[in-house]
Amino acid sequence: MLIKIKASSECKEHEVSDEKFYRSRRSFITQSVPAIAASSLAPGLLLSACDAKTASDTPSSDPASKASTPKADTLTPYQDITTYNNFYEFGTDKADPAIHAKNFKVSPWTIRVEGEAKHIGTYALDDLIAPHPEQERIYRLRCVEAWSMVIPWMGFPLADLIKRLEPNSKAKYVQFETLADAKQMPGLRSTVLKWPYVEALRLDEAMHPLTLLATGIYGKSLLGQNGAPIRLVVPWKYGFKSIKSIVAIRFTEKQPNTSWNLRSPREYGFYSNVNPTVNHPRWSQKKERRIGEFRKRETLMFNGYEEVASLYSAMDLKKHT
Ligand SMILES: Nc1nc2c(c(=O)[nH]1)N[C@H]1C(S)=C(S)[C@@H](COP(=O)(O)O)O[C@H]1N2
Ligand SMILES: [Mo]
Repeated sequence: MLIKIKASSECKEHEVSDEKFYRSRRSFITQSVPAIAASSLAPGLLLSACDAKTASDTPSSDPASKASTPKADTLTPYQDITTYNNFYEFGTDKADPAIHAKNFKVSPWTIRVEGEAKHIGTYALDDLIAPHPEQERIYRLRCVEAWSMVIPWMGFPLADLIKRLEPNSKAKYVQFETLADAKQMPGLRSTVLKWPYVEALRLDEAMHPLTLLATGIYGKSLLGQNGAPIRLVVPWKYGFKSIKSIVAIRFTEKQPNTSWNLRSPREYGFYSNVNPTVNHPRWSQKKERRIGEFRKRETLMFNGYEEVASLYSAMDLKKHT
């Protein structure tokens, strides 16, 4: 099993595993400032357990609360996060991953570091992540299918690992690859995507302090269906960029392939930033259904993480989707 590393901060809340207690202490509201949970705090403190807003109630009874006004962000229950999943290697139905990843073997686990970096090679996962204290980050996850969740991740900034790997001056992108083990993953029989699943970021996106490598949810190790033992979380991009169960990290000079872009470039751009002004060719992206809620809510530019806007200041995001 993974060696769980305690945070060096004084914060001990991640040790609490009881969801009710966790939620009563940790549920937070954002009322008029929907992105407060992630954008108003200094980088590095973003949404650490110690900084999240706590509240005794959510404003769901607020009569002024309409689809057009920002609503509170309440943590999605652990049960929903772990049973409503997209992980096509385990099947395309939302319920498939929890069923078929039940016995997913995540130990031993190695990650190949390849391409334009000083420290290429194959590493035991524990060696790769050992120097990085675990932090908690509460992020919204917006799927391109127009549903969303609020997930308390455990993990550490991808930037911290990348710095140790020392990409060279040619490195402009980072590509990630998911395990493709037909013995464990019945979904690989499907031709819906080319396997292994690959995703990629521009290096500056990968280095952004919001970009996380996650190893847990609600203070517990990730389950197979959520991308155990380690997965990417890029909260301002559609969920499919947040690749699961990573076995390779590759630094490249040219823009790498990504699975969904290969499948349908018209529908899934390389950047895939959450953008309510650019509809999917087959549906609107203006609104989303937060899992557990009835009424749809407005989708926010960059999923509300507007501090990333400067990464794209030179780009037309209606063209570079
Ligand atoms: N390897 C792999 N990673 C993946 C996927 C997948 O099918 N395979 N699905 C993506 C999609 S579409 C979403 S919305 C998120 C869902 O993450 P969750 O199930 O942990 O909420 O994982 C992403 N990462
Ligand atoms: Mo998704």
